[in-house]
Amino acid sequence: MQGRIINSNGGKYQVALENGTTTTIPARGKFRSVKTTQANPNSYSKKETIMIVKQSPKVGDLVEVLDERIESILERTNELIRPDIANVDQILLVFAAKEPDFSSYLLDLFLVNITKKSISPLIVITKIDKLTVEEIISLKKELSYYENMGYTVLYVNSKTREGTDAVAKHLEGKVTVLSGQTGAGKSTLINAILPNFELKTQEISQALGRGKHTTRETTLYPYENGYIGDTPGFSKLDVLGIEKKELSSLFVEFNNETCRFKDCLHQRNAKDCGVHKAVEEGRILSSRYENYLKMLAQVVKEEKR
Ligand SMILES: Nc1nc2c(ncn2[C@@H]2O[C@H](COP(=O)(O)OP(=O)(O)OP(=O)(O)O)[C@@H](O)[C@H]2O)c(=O)[nH]1
Ligand SMILES: [Mg+2]
Ligand SMILES: [Zn+2]
Repeated sequence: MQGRIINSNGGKYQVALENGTTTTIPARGKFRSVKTTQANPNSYSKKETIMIVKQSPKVGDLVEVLDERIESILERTNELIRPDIANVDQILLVFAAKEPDFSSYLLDLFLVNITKKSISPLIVITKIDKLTVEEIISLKKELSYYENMGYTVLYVNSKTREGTDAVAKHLEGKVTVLSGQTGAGKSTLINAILPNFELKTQEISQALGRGKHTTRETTLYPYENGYIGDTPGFSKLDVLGIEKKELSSLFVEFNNETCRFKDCLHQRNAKDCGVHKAVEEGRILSSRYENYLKMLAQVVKEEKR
């Protein structure tokens, strides 16, 4: 029988089975999966490369269950390391408007990583109740740049459920994972969308005698013919495994139309760079450009190692 892993803990996997029941079982062992990579059209060698990789089951995996064990993992449509999850349809990037303060660098970094994975993101700003009217207007203005890029940006106060219905509407029939800094309000947002869960969190924090319950593992909760995934927050995110030229391609508005030089990395000393011009004329947000340079410096440092 097939199912989907919705939680994993100490080698035991919680699997939602296709018959509607849930079971907690171990895996048969380590899995090997054969990956074939297409022959590189630019290379003289027309051979395919065959690699055998070891896989452990992870949350989101579709699995075959036999004799109370996970027998095999079905091929993943995608896979993320942070958060650690497979087969997601969309990712909700959760940022607090305040506490922790909104960071455009973190947003751009997220977008680079997600654009690389071709997973569609939705941007959610929580804790809007912590901003003054002027601060909200200014944040919305900054984020309108991203809306013009085609991203959906939603604003919520999860405590009063203001704006959370609009978030919920995007979840139907999809596997959605929430990702963001620790304390950004991911679990609180899920509580607002799944009201039955609020009690549970309150109980935990009261029992522990503290106001905050940090999420320690990734879990998928069923919601409207799909799943919504809560994940542990992080305090640091890196640009990893990205090359210089690829980085500029992941800043999607830094394209051939913006800068006509194919090999330009748009550094500060680049000559006649169209990206400079676009920043000067306000067509590219200057924080986007500054964040790009900061990431480029990191990539260069990484390459030197
Ligand atoms: N005022 C206000 N407080 C919020 C809102 N959303 C979350 N909070 C508070 O922010 C704190 C952190 O919220 P969590 O939901 O635990 O944050 P998280 O992203 O799940 O954090 P980790 O599990 O550590 O990754 C809690 O004290 C919440 O009550 C909001 O919209 N408004
Ligand atoms: Mg949490
Ligand atoms: Zn350039």
